[in-house]
Amino acid sequence: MFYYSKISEVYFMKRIITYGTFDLLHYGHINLLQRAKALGDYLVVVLSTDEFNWNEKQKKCYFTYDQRKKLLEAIRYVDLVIPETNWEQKKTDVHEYHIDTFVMGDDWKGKFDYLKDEGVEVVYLSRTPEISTTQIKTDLNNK
Ligand code: C2G
Repeated sequence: MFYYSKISEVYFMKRIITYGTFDLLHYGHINLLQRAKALGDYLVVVLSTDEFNWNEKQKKCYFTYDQRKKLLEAIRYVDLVIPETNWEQKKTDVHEYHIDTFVMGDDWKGKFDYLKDEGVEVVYLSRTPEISTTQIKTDLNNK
């Protein structure tokens, strides 16, 4: 019975996916990851590589991909961390990882609705307003 329950658990688990840079990890990110995980049983975080951040988002990360991956893997809500290397991979990621729900902060509201066509629920969660990496860097510079 144990074997059967494990299989059934795997197949009936609700699988969530989210994307981001998560550089200078802060409690706004944790709030997002916590609420994303609460929507299901398994959370895949697709982490922007250093190259993707620089080439596509003009973000110069303070921590490398490996350092940011290690930080995310230490978070109780996160079950798997994989690399984000391009904007297009979402359409295939959701099938490859058998995703039920795609989650992003509402600064992206509407931008990924096309994923509904892949049979995926799309959820935009409110951002934590008062914190951002830019804010942290500004505050530290003004100390
Ligand atoms: N976030 C949040 N509250 C904040 C800051 C960030 O809820 N104060 C959320 C964002 O809305 C996002 C996630 O945390 O859902 C990760 O934020 P970033 O690392 O800034 O992600 P971003 O650079 O927007 O990358 O393909 C999608 C991109 O990779 C998203």
